[in-house]
Amino acid sequence: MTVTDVYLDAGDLARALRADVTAGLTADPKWLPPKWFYDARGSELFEQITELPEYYPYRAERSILAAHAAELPPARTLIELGSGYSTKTRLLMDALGTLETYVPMDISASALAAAATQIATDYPRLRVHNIVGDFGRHLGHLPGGDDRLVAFLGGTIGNLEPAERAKFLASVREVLHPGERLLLGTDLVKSPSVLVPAYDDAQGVTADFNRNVLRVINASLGADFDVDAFAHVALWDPINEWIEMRLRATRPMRVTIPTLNLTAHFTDGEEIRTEISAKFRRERVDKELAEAGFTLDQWWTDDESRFGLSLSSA
Ligand code: AVJ
Repeated sequence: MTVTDVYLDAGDLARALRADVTAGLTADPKWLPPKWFYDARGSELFEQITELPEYYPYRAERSILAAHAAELPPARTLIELGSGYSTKTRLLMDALGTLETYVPMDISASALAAAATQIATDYPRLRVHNIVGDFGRHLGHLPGGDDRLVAFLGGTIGNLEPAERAKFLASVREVLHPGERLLLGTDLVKSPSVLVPAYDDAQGVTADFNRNVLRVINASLGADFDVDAFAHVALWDPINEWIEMRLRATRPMRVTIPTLNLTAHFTDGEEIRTEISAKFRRERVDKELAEAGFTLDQWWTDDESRFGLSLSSA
């Protein structure tokens, strides 16, 4: 049985995109938020990224889930934030024998619908309660129930700036009852010789994924970005300990966005920051969870210590 609650319709999404593009492209330096990568093509490109030899986070986290999901305490409700196609979640569903309800939250209604069809086939007794919403805005709408486990996987927390991260973790803590849990995936600090290729693969899939945000803006807002005139940049910032993805103009350009009444000018070499992907040390994960009011119960890594999975209690 599947039900779907919608807190974000096409109109809300269009408004949010317009606000972000206006703010980001009139700023200096220019920026765009990573959540706009994921239209159907962007989601497909992300699926391809997870299969790249250089992109270890997906496989590393999956290996931790495969090895340790059986150690998770029982839960009746599994909430997943930014669930996408819910591919890794099956490892949790298989392990949580007491699970009754799965609540995936994502801004993509189409990804939720596609995932729900598959899950309904494979787990016929599980109730699926889809939430079309933004985990940055709609946590207050999560269904109640006892014994809830919130999963935030993939290292997506690394896409938030430190201040946004603190606010997000505090808001998750806020909606949970004492004793309910958070399962959080965090990619770990490691050599730039491993980190940078994970975000700049030899086949150019990540470059194509990065440029997809410009295609989304062209399609949704009628902009005239010459997508191929932007080069993919991935660099390691050792001070902030994050990977930064940027799009670099390869010539001076004028881009018009008629629906926003906006013209953006680019100098040759000017960059737009499109994503940060923070990498963590265990102490930082412990500290940020504690500051949000969580108590760490478990910490697991894969056998090469590339990725960390923490379980903590509210
Ligand atoms: C959305 C967090 C899983 O930051 O690693 C992959 C997105 N960006 N390659 C990440 C991404 C470039 C990804 N996550």
